[in-house]
Amino acid sequence: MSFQSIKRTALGAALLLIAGSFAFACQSTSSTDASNSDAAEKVYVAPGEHDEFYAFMSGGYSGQLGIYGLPSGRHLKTVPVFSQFGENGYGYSEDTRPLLQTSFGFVPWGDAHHPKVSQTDGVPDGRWLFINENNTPRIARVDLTTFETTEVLEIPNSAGNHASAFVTPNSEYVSAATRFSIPMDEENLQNQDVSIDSYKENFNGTISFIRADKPGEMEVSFQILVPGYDYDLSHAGKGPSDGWSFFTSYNSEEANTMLEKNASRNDKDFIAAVNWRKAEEYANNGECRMVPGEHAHNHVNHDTGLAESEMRDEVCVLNPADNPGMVYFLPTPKSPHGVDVDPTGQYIIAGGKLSTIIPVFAFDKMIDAIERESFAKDIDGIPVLNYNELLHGEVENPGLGPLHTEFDGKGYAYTTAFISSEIVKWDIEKTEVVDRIDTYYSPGHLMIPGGDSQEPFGQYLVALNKITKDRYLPTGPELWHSAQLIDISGDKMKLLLDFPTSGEPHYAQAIPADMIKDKQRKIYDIKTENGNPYKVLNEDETGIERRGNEVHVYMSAIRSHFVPDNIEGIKLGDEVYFHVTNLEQDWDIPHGFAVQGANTAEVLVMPGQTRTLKWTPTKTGVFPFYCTDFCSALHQEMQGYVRVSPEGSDVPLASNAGQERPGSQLLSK
Ligand SMILES: [Cu+2]
Repeated sequence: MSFQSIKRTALGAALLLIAGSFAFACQSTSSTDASNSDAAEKVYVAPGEHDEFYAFMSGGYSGQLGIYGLPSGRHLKTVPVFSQFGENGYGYSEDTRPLLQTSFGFVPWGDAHHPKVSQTDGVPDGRWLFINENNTPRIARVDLTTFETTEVLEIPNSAGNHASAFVTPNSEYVSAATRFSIPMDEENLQNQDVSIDSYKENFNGTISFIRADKPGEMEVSFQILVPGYDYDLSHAGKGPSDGWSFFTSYNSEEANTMLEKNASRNDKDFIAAVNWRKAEEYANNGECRMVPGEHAHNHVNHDTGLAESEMRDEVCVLNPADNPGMVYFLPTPKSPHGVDVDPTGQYIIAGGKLSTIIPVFAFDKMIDAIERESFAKDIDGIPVLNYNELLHGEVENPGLGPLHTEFDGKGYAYTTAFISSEIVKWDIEKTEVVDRIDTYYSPGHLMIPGGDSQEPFGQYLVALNKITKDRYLPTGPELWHSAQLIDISGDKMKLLLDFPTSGEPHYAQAIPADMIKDKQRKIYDIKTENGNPYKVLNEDETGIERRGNEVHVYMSAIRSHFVPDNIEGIKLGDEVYFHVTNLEQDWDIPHGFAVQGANTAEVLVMPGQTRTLKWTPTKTGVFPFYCTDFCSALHQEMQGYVRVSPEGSDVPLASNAGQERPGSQLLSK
């Protein structure tokens, strides 16, 4: 979601509620005073000690993923996913650029929203992390042994891929739905050149299920065509509700202008309950329509370490009108945002941005109503159930602007209230509020480690706040967003810590550090784990080769020199590829490579890895290159020169390094 628009909508809602003389009780009854030694002790991680949890926080409009330690709040790393990242050359280097290919061409920026750790039996397993891109619909996989993006799949027939990336309990699928419906022609669902005013006739949404359990082989298994609403968030069922996924929608008014007013008229919008096993059955039986849908699938080739991009051109689409029993609408007040399923899998909870209560639906009541065919009406082949028949209860007085809910596994739910800036703790069985705590300010999502799984790890809650003003030293008009760590181990919530977060920490996940910390890759074995076709195994294999106007430099880096470090015979009009292999076999000894005037970032090369930087010289002269990662006491000596001569010059191609290796070494590759 663009939280700006949510903010406006939510503020509009606040005004409406105030205008309607809505009486709201005093907010906080629990201590928010973190300035005591008890709180300090709980978040203090002594120098040299490790945090207890890894937290994975979306970078929002940075297109990246932030890795933080909990409880300290220390920012450990930024993993680039959908945006180019100069720090390590991601999306700039020849090896990684294909990951950012799409049917729109090379897209160097993305809007990341919901990270989701892969699961086994409904519990986070620490294999991968999936994350969505909102703007140019994409889903990425991050490998949690390297903290690198290894796969990106574009989603066709979609716009504003907000309701993703939510995994099913065994990571069979990652689901994704369109926040922005688009005009689709009936025959092929292609985006049409029609008047925007024809929204009601022409616009549709899609819900996609992406096969995700095989690395490198993500695919859109099937898409379900749904009415032209805005599909916002999702969570998969679990336990008894495994096999179902739930998607919120707003704008059932099907407005196409001034949505803050025009999409806020209906008393209820819908949760779409999708029986994905039923849909899978239809798809497996070939009961879907194959329609054109150009989309890119990009992944890092496991053998070579090089990213590859392929274009796929069609997708299987199911229509609820032709494939019954697959989708049902649950009427839900009012412009719902988050939808969350409790650890037992029995309760489905929606956060209605403009609602004054939190509805709690019971899964068994839903199934019962479906079996009795107790439907209020039908929308485009989707039966609409009756609100009152689904209800386990309504949580009264949940705060203004309830958005998202997570769980502690002890029978309690925690919901963010955006407008009243608080977290509300409530008893799921009794649907009664038991505690509340202020946040600073305006929380969107919240996160409890494992808090949306079958077995929450509990202990902490992190409020992901949209507005930060006055919490930290001011940094001009732009302030980073904020996370607040709250202790939920006792009856009362206690605020422990504030820490700023890069970009927008839209949503987050956390897992115990023990789950993955001993599985981290430290180096690539240069003999067995580097299949890069441009690698060198040692300095004797280095050299230089001309192929027409392409010049390939096979270069090694080891403390504290490059081989070769003097290169001549490059001419204007050449394209020079520096293939840099880091010969180190020690943890935490990367080398970097940058050359003057390159229109790209450095490449940062891990031990045993090969990375390629492309340089097209635009001037004649002699240009230095150097190592960008401070690697040794003689790091400053880790440099070299490349000479560029005019087009047509007869300076011979030559490279050398040191007295013992004079002259040209031509490599036969
Ligand atoms: Cu170096």
